[in-house]
Amino acid sequence: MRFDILTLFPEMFQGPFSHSILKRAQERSLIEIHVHYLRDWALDKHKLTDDAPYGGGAGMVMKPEPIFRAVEDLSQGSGEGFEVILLTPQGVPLIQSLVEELAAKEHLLLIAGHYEGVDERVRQALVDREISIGDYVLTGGELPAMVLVDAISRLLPGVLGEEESARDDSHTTGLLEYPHYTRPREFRGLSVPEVLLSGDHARIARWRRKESLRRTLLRRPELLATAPLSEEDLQLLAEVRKEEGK
Ligand code: 9D3
Repeated sequence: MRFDILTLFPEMFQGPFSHSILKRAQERSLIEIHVHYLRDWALDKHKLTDDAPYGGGAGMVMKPEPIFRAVEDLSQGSGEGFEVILLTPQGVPLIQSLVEELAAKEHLLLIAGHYEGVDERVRQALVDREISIGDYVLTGGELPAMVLVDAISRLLPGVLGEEESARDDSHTTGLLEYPHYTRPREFRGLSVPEVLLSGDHARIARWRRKESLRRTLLRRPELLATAPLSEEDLQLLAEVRKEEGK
């Protein structure tokens, strides 16, 4: 998978892409990430990339010409499997099923907006889809672009280690995870649930499933409507509801 990112703040990307899993994935040529400075495509002598909004009002709007020129350059030779994505608060919210859909593409060009937004003609003529990472206000599209690259990359073959990828995400889909414990057995008067020390794998699996259901009921009850639940799950959920008085 190739990612191209267009931004006015290319330095912001150096940290997240130079460490740990994304670093290793690039070294192994599993992903390619190219961060581009939008100003490099500005035509005028001041290299202006933003201007005042027609119709008046506060804030600046990103000019169309540099973005058009950059996207035209960076999309050379790409066909099927290429998409231009604008990160914007007005986009569709990013969820895991969308991440999975995008992980099947070959080449993504991400435009990280700044200021009040981009000239509408960029949307009309260049952008295939607009994505938001959630309903809160950030200072720009850079962090959302990093989030998107991270979420997609970890789904690509070979990017996660054996152990991490073996723990299939789809296994846990729909529910929050159960509580995890490691040594020591007792820490500052807080002990590990006895069942986890029992060696009884069936009992442990049942406990974990029940605690997943408990967490989901208490924190994200709306997920229970769509999570695929077995007969045993419904039984466990009934126990949890009773215990929690819900
Ligand atoms: C005055 C209206 N503001 C919209 C709420 C303007 C505005 C604020 C912040 C326009 C752009 C931004 C910068 N944010 C993004 O570019 C952005 C974003 C976000 O703020 N939250 C969640 N996802 C995203 S994706 C891009």
